[in-house]
Order: sequence, then C-alpha cells, then structure tokens
Amino acid sequence: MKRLSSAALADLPGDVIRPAYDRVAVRCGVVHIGIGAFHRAHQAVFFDDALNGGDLRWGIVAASLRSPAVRDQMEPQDGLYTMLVRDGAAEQARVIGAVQRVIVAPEEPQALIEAMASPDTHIVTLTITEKGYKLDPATGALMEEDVQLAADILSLERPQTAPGFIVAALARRREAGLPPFTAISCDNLPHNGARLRDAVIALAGRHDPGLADWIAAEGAFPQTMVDRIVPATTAADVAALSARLGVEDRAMVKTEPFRQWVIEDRFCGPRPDFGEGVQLTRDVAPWEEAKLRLLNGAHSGIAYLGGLAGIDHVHEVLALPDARHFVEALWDESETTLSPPPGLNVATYRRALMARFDNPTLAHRTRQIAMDGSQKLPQRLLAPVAARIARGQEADALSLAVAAWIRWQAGVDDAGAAHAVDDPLAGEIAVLLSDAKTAAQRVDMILGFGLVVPADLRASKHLQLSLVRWLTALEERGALAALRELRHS
Ligand code: CS2
Repeated sequence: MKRLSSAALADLPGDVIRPAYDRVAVRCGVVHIGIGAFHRAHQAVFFDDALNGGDLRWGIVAASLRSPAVRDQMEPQDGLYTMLVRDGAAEQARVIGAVQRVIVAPEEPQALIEAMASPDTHIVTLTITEKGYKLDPATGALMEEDVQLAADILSLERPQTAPGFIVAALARRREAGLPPFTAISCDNLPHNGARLRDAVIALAGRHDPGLADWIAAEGAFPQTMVDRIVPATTAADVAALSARLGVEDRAMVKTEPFRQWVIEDRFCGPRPDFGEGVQLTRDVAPWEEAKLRLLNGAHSGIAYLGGLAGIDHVHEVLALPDARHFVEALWDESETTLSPPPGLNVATYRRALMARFDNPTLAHRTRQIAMDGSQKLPQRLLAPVAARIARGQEADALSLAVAAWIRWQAGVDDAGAAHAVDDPLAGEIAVLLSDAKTAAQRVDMILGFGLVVPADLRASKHLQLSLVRWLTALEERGALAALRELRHS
C-alpha cells in the first residue's frame, strides 16, 4: 500500500482534516527534542493550529535522542501523520503538517545543533521523560555518574543529552550574536522549567562560566503543565487507519478530544498567538500539582493495581467492582493537599477525569503507565502522602497505590504471570529487595531508598504500617481483594 505523503493528501477521504497552509512556505521556529507520540498529539498540534491560522513561522524540526524509529516512519511520509481523536463512537482524523524534518541526534548531532542555533528558531520544546533531566532528585545537582552526562561534561562536540544539545546550541547563538531561544520542558515533572534551567546552567558552567551567566540573564525556561492522554499506537490501529485513508500511515497517533497546555508567560523571544487549549499564566505550579496528583496519581494507582490483577487497559480496570471507589478515595486524599488555582473547580475536574479514564476507544495500556515508576511516584503519590502525614492525616488509598508499585517490582502478577519492570532503577530496586524476606522488610528497604522516597517520609511510622498492611494484602490475597478491603475499611 502507498504511504501517506504530500502527494497523497489530495486523494484522502473528504472528512479527513488536512493542513490549510502551504507547507513549502513554512519556516521552522520550533525545535523539539524527543519526538514520541505525545509530542505529535500535543505540542505539534498547537503549532499546527498556529500554521493553520496563517502564521507560517512555527514549523518544527524534531529530534530523537536515541532511536531512528520515528524518523524512519515519518521521512517517507514527508513528515505528515494523522492524529486520530477518539471519543466513544466518534472519531476524527486530522493530518498534521507541522513537522518538517526529523533528526536522529546520534547520527547527525551537528544538524540538531545547527537547527537550534538557526535565527529562525525561537522555541525549543522537550519531551525527554522524567529521567532525561540528569539531575539527582535528592540534591538537584548534576548526576555526574550518568555515563551520557559525564561525556557531555567532558566535551560538547557530539552531545548525548538534551541539556548537552541545548548548551551547545546556546553557545553557538551567543557567538553569533543571536538571542537565546525559549526552552520549554513538556514533561510531567514538578517545576519542570526550573529543572531544565538548573541542568542547562550547571552544564554550561562546566564549559564556560560566561555562557552560564548569559543563559541565566537572557534565557527563558517557562514552567508548563501538559495534559492529553496519548496511548501508544498499535499495529491494529495502523491497519484500521490505512483501510480508512487508502494509504498507510505508520506515524499516526491516537488520542482523546481533551487537550491542555498551561505555560508560564515567560518567553525571551517570539511565540505564536496560541489558541484553544493553551493558557498563559504567571503561576503554573498549582495547575501542575493538581494534574500530577489527581490525573497522574490515579493513573499510576490504576496501572499497578490493574496490572497486578492482570488487566490490560485503564477503562477495564475501572469496570472492576471496587476500582472507582479506590480512585475517588485517592482523590479525596490528594485533593486536600492541593491549592487549586482560581479557574480550576476540582469537583468538575474529577468528574471529567473519570470520564476521560472511561473512554473505551483509547485502549490505554496499564503497562504503558506502569513504566518508569521510580521517576513518577515521588510527585504523583509520595508528595501528597507526605503532605497528609505532616498534618497527622491518614493516607490509606495513596498507600495502597504505593504498595502496589512495590508489589509490581516482584515482576509477577497475582496469577503468577511474569512482567518486565521497565524502569531505570529496576536493577537497583531488585538488589535492594532481594534480601528482604517479609513484607515489612520490603517496605523498610523501599522507605530507606533515597532516590525515590524523600527523607521526611522515611521516619513515618504511620506510613510504614499502612504500607506493610497493603503490601501484605497484595502479596497474600491479590489486588482485587485489596481493593475490596479498602472499600470496607
Ligand atoms: C500517564 C501519562 O504514562 C503515564 O504515566 O500517566 O502519560 C498521562 O496519560 C498524561 O500525563 C496525560 O496528560
């Protein structure tokens, strides 16, 4: 079957939305690092909106820091891909034209630096996942023991990390007398802008203190909250869309109607006139905290409990007898730790979230969300636990979610089926747990693990008891029984 391409656009079925602008006239004002499905269904769509609105400065040069897979999918398609928005029976297909070029950074590091150093580039966005920032979670200092970062500390000839590429490109811009670009982290991390700024300035300082000062004075690293559920595309999704389009689209993404991007209004250069779905604000933190603790916190709980029960998708977990109660109980606890921004009605938000989780056509896999738990747990679950414990409140539902993550580390579900623990710290955690003989010992080992658990939680007797209770329930009776016990406790 022929591939989706510029030439194929005219022959697509009439109900497929396609770029309303001349792609040849587009300039690339954006470089994106980490082009996965989330970028293609989120930031790229907002820039595509700007292009559709007639401002042709906002094309994207995108980069993968590791694998050539996305480049190999998109290059034969002239950078085009379909975004399929699914909601129950309704499905809308839109071809996104914003991505003009994809660079595989290890193959062409200079091409990526040049794109970022181009006078056309005003914004660099990043989705490099929680583990891409290379900062020690406990101290906030550069993770010098990280092999790739260590290489970038020695030399920026061929950078390997996102902060390395940014520093190399900013050095070029400074030499050329250009202003810095605005660097926007789009990862689900608290204070994501500050983390990126810290990593970039610390790394720049290792190479050239003058450069670090210039970045600190002239650069901008707005904080953001990003939200859109984007499940990984499956081969069946590609086959179904190909049948509908009459051409094959190997770079398609599927997502929900909802989309939100809250951006701190701190740019050091031009930005598009963002439209629907984007909010510019002075203070992103309360938005981010609410989203991380309500949406992502529930997601992680659903992923581990559902995964242990052998259930593949989020909407199927919610069909279990006691799962909705668990989610509501977790939200009841987390909600008390928030300072919601004006404009966020938490009750309405919770109802909308439950409906989003229920969307059956998304088929969001519990395994996908279970990935990288060690990087996700602190901001999603442990922070609200700490806030409640500090006030002498219990955190039963949150503790059950944390215990389910501990149980997940064993690599087998309740039926004895094996799963891989996909996590950068999986090896260290496995070693840590290997000597523990009882649930209580496992909890103690995890509570003492400073890379995940903050110091102020370590001494909490209350948390320790609660985790032991839930881990024992999970190990002895399984996730479904634990959910039932939470409901009746
Ligand atoms: C999910 C998120 O995989 C995960 O960890 O919780 O990707 C979630 O779908 C997004 O943050 C929604 O905006």
